[in-house]
Amino acid sequence: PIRDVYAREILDSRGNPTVEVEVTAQTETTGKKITGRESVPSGASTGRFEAVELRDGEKAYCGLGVKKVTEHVNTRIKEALIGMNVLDQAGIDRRMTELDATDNKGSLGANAVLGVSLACAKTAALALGIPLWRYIGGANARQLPVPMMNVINGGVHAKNSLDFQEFMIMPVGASCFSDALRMGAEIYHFLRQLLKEEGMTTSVGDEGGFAPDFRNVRDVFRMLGKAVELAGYRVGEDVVYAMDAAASELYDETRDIYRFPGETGQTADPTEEVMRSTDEMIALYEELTSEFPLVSIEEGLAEDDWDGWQKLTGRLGGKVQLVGDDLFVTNPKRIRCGIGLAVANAVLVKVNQIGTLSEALDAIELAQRAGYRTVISHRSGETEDSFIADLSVAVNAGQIKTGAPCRAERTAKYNQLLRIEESLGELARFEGRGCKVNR
Ligand code: 2PG
Ligand code: MG
Repeated sequence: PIRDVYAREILDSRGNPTVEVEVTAQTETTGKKITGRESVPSGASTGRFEAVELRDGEKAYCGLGVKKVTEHVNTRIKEALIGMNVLDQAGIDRRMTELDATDNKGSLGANAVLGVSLACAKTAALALGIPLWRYIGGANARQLPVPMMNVINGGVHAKNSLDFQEFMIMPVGASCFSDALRMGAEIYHFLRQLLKEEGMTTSVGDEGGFAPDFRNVRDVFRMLGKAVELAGYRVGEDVVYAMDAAASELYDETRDIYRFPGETGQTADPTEEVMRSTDEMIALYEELTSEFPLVSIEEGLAEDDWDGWQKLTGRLGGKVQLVGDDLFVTNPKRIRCGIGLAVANAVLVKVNQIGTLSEALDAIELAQRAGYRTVISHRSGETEDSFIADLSVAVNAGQIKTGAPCRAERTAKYNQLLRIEESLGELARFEGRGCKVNR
């Protein structure tokens, strides 16, 4: 039975407050009390259809405080959960969802509900004396994910000229996770060296990737290619690329057009604004995927442009992984809709977009059954919590996106995966090539 639920306000990697929750349960056999702790991440390029992250809106922390949210945990949620069996994850999540009584967790706050949901899973695993990934995933949880390392940051995660948000390397030629991580880290360091030599800044963005100004997107991939080769790997064989366009951030609804302010600033005549229609966006992706080993494009079009997404999937879905982020918001309803319309072929999974572990697991199961790939993802505002590393192995997701191999809130996840790989020993699976081979 759950004996206590307690939330406090802590800081995330951007220096903004977020919620940390401790759930205490008592084992019936020995009477021993066990406490699990988890914290909640926060996005910057948040989707319009995400569950609601509540903020205080008062003077403290420039309006971003979460004291009211922690109060929701320490009063209403606590009262509702005391006495429930901590192993009853689905029941706990449903109880909180019913207590909230909105369809977007807007009353209690998704940040309140998620913190409790994750902490319950952690406490349950501790109570059973098994690792979190095994508790969530069961006996066949043993696939280590291919890391998608975001080594160049742009969009709303950095103040540079790059309009697209993330440029990632995937070391698919690695034979195991630890090899992949090492390759990624080596390439990251050669990338820093190259940027220095070119006189470009090596300061980093929110997710630990470098954030210099580039003239255009092709220059980014060219630079990545040089870094990969300098590190001694083959572009397109050992290492392939992924990007997150985060196109919802670029979309101008009133004009039905995607705007590129960074690229505009880099052109000879900055009064001529660079803009792209949906068709031009698709054409650009087609060009990029034929010029570079770009195997995965996330959020290529805006979150509500189902027609555009259908077109994009028809044109590129046979050979490129098309990942829905703001489009699906880890919401089974939206994923079901996407599957029905043959839109995208992969789902980005962010637990705080939906607000409970059970619903995130539903989303993953739905996607996997339909043959959609799953990418477990961090948020740009993170904590030292490594829950998503365990989750990625639990559901044999195959891929994880958790930033550059730099900054402790990012490496916390990668380092946890190293530990999991070690404990699985020879039973650990890793399918790097599976990411490269086109669907
Ligand atoms: C994304 C995420 C994480 P944010 O768009 O995929 O990389 O960014 O958390 O800011 O939404
Ligand atoms: Mg995204």
